[in-house]
Amino acid sequence: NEPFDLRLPTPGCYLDPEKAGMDSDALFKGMTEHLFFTLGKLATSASPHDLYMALSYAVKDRLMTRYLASQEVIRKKPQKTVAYLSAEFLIGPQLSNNLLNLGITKEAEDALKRFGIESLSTILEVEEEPGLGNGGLGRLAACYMESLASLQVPAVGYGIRYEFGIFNQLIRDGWQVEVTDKWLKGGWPWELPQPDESCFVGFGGRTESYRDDKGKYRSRWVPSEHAIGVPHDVPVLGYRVNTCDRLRLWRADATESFDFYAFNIGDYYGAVEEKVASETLSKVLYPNDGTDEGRRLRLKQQHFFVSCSLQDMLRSLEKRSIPVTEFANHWTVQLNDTHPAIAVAELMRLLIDQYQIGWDKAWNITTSSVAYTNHTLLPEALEKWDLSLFSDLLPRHLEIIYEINWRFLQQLRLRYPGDDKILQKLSIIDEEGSKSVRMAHLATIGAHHINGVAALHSDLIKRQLLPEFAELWPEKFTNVTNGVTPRRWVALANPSLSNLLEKEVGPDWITNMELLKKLENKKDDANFLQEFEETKLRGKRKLASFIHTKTGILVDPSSLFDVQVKRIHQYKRQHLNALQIIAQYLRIKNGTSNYKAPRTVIFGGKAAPGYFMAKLIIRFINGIADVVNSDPDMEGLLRVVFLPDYNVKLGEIVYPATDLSEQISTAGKEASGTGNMKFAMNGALTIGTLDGANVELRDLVKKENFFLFGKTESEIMHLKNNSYSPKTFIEKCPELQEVIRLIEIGHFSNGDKELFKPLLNSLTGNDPFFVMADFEDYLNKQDEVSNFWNNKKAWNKMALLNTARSGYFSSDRSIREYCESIWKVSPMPVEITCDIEEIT
Ligand code: GPW
Repeated sequence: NEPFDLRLPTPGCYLDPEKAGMDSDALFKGMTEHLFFTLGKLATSASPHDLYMALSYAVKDRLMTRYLASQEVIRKKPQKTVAYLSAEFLIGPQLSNNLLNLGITKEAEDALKRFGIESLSTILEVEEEPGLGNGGLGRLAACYMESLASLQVPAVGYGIRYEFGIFNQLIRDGWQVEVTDKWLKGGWPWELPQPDESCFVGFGGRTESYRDDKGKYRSRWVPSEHAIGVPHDVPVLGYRVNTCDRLRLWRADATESFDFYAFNIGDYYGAVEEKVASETLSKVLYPNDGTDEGRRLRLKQQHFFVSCSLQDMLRSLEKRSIPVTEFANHWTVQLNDTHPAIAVAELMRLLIDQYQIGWDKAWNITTSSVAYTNHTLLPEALEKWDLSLFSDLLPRHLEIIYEINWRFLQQLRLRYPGDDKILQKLSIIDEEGSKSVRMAHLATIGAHHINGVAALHSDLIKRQLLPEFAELWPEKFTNVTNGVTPRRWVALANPSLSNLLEKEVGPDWITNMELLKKLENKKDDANFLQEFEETKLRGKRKLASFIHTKTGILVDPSSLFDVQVKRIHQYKRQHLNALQIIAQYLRIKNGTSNYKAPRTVIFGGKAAPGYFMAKLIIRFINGIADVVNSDPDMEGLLRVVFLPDYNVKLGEIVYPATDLSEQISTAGKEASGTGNMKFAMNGALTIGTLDGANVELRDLVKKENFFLFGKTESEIMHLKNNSYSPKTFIEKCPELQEVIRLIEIGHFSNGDKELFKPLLNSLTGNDPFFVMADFEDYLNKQDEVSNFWNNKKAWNKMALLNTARSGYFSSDRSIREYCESIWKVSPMPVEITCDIEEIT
């Protein structure tokens, strides 16, 4: 394993990663140069944003040695590289993370002081985060890239560089208003455009058959449109290691060659229009979380980034003179849900049409390199494409899918003779109604492994979603429970807790979260629990001040901070939480509250712009907040806050400040959840259902340290199969009747009796997410929480045990599992040598 010698690829390089360039003097010099030469600014008139840019450029410079060395290692070594294909990467702010992973936060602070900036946070606050994802799925991809690098695994993340990410959310008159996210407007210093590595992608047109040199009939695609994908690379540095992996995001560009010469002479404006059309490909992220909108442009986006990425992988083999038949020994391709599932057909097409490889060999290559992660069971989220749209846009892929399907069905016929039902059930093509392509079936057939994202979820995939596939290929189905990176979600987000952890168990917990188990020894140590509580208080003061600035609401940091942050969805049941608040409000009003625990209930999250019910839930929460926060009787007892524009940056403020984490989805609906993990690590207690990773969380922290309520998945199924009627639950619960009545009379809508009718009708009508069925149990459990809050020592002990026992949810553990059981890759340390004496 030869070390990467800085002198060879970088003659005269002045950066010794071990010794030089990382001190505050060098950073100051780097910042000064970037201010002057890159930004064209004088230090004397530099704004905080200018200083953010200058520091970021200086930090990016300091990633380059590791980045280039890592890319060299990937290029040279005959080892497998992970390709993580995802339509979303919600990477969050970059500066603080890179400073942490490089280990130069202190140095950066010192350098900033010389520009008159006393606190790094003033600079971090102006950073614009790229919202290239909707929620959990995109954030998971970002945590996984960080863990891959930290574990020194060669990896590339492939995705789309959306010009507009997830919209910014404003709240106006209690309603969500969407504003375009112009994250690139001030310049984004973390990317490296690589136009020389661009790729061509086709769309539309037709297929034709022709005879090859050997006289053999073959099929080929004649697309009617093309776009160019231009890679924009973001370095992803591991924690205190040399490995710096690459996140390669494709931006769509127009193909100018034809349009701008021969064909469009005299039609300059027409040509420009076409150019604009191809550039819309990477314009905007679809703001749906877990619903399949089935839009033509979205399928185009998927094919666009998948085709670029696969061509890029194949090209990397060619560059090294490795035969493409070796593909599966050099790349392991992970599909983050079905958004990139077209990869199965595209890899087949490239191998067969471009590289002239026979079907069987190509199929073997494809199925030994591709694996698929499923993130949902919700039928409305399972991607399906109309056959007509598919054949219009990707005619050659459809031919290939038909062939894959035909061969697969043949296999089934042998195994289940005469059973046409099962063929219909498993076929990639859904023959019901207007015919469509089922992407989950394509992914399942084309992958060597299919995994769910929490134990319960993986089990339900086998039992409910794809039972026949699981019977056919039991060895393909597996589980990898999600995880989150402790670097961002503890070390960066919660410095005061991190200091305490380091003092107690040493610094290695950041890369070995299991070490936190040692904290269990402190569970009865009053002094330690006091210190632990103090870290929480610090987080709460910070959030309280943020809330005041953003919403004008004053909240008391000593009150119980009860938080639900996540996308707004009926299955996540923010409205169950809201109804519970109304019940507490009523009790206080009626003087029947035994409320000794003042609470601040905090919500945050975006609704898909076209999801009426979710937007109404936001309006509902804000209606309740208005009434509660302006009622003198609630003073010192209850506050309700809807935090606008929840994103990664805000998450970093919220998780450390939370006492109670709300994980209250209908059992069986939340595949995993990852916020639940971030809360627990930061010492919040959870009130939750037996859903997703809550199940494992409760097992780990032990049931006495988890507030469990609600029907189980099988109880929900039972209700559903026995004509569930919410009315029977309402009739049994007078308090719930009161709550409903208050909403009906317009108490939370300034007397407007119509506003929340759709919500009430849904809840009292068919109540698809069993809110009524779980209400009473939830309310009782919240009482238990309130009672418990008054025993501060017991609470702190439970909170500490949550932190101590949640190490399992580090994404390092998840990534190790993927490496061992799915990808079969091992770490490959990157060595760098540079004799500074010799250079200077
Ligand atoms: F529908 N998830 C998400 F499965 O954030 F594709 N967006 C999505 O589009 C989908 C799933 C999809 C989430 C799950 O809802 C959540 O339970 C899970 O923790 C997360 O993905 C990461 O696995």
